[in-house]
Amino acid sequence: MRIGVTCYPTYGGSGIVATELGKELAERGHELHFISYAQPIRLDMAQPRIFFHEVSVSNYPLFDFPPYALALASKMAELAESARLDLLHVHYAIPHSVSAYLAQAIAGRRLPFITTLHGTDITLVGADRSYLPITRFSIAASDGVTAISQYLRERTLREFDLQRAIEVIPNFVNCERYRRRPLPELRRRFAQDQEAVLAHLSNFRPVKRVEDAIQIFARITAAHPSRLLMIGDGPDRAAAEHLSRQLGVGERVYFLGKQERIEEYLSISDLLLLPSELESFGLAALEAMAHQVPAIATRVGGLPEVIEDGRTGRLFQVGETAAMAEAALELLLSPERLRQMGEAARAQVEERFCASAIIPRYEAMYQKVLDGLA
Ligand code: GMT
Repeated sequence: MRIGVTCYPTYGGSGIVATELGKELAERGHELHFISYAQPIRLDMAQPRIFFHEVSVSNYPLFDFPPYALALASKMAELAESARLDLLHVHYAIPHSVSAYLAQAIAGRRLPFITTLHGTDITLVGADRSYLPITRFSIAASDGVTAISQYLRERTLREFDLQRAIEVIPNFVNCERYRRRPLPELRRRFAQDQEAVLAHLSNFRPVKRVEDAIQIFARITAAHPSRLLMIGDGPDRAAAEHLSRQLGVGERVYFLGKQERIEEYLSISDLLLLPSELESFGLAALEAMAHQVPAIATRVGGLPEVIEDGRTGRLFQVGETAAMAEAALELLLSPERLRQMGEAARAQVEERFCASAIIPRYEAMYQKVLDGLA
């Protein structure tokens, strides 16, 4: 199939899922055309059958707000012809599914589009009702809709008062590439042998509660010498850096910024801290679990669909930083239990979330849409 893919190319779960999906599909013989304002960070242009088409938006002085959604729709329609696309797959409803709808109308031939919902495209709409009618419309008009968790599916149907098929296709990891590897030299760069290594991985937006991660870590390291790897970047980074200095743990926390090779950092970690306000799925937890790193996380959104509390990680109420630190310490002070939990986490990923099992579900969805059956 020839598939046009649109996502946010910056550091964020939906762009990562879209890119990894594209790479897996190209590997399986499909032709993938990424259409966005920048090249997605994990896209490997050397891989056969992967193409990137940049959408540039005219910055005529009259445009205080450059019309990206329209430029994207035009590019999609143009590529539908020049690259003979079979379908469009957009990740994140706002504004991508609206652009796809327009491209479909412009194309003048059948050009089905699938919308994959990732979370904030739905939950933000809950907070800003002005987007509701257009988002509802574009979801309803999609030829196929998928959501990355049961939680998100139900919330979408409820919040938008929709009655349509939404298939849950969970996020995935490549289980060959995402596995723990011994990297003693890298680990030694950050920690001494008797110290624990904790990790936090996110886009440092308020919803991630990065300051909670610092609070939890400060309690842990007071009882058991540890180090914290803060992977990613975003608006709350400065606040987190400030707090770590205030709490006297600044020298134990490494702010690593955006990293492409997170496999290496997860391979040297013992636990992930994910104290988010909300996660529709929690891709960071899944990526950590694939590396035998259990997550200390919150019982919100789709996280309970990814983490089984007490067996493959631990779940707490939002803001329960003391309890999260205590649970982390219990595990760090009982290496055998930590090892067992890490292995159970990896086994759960292999059972339910490997790309090899999930990608065929997207292919089946594409076929259903092309056959007009979705
Ligand atoms: O979490 C973010 O701020 C980024 C956001 C996105 O759309 O890029 O992430 C959402 O999609 C990820 C991939 O499907 C999910 O793993 C995240 O849980 C989800 N974030 C939220 O629901 C807050």
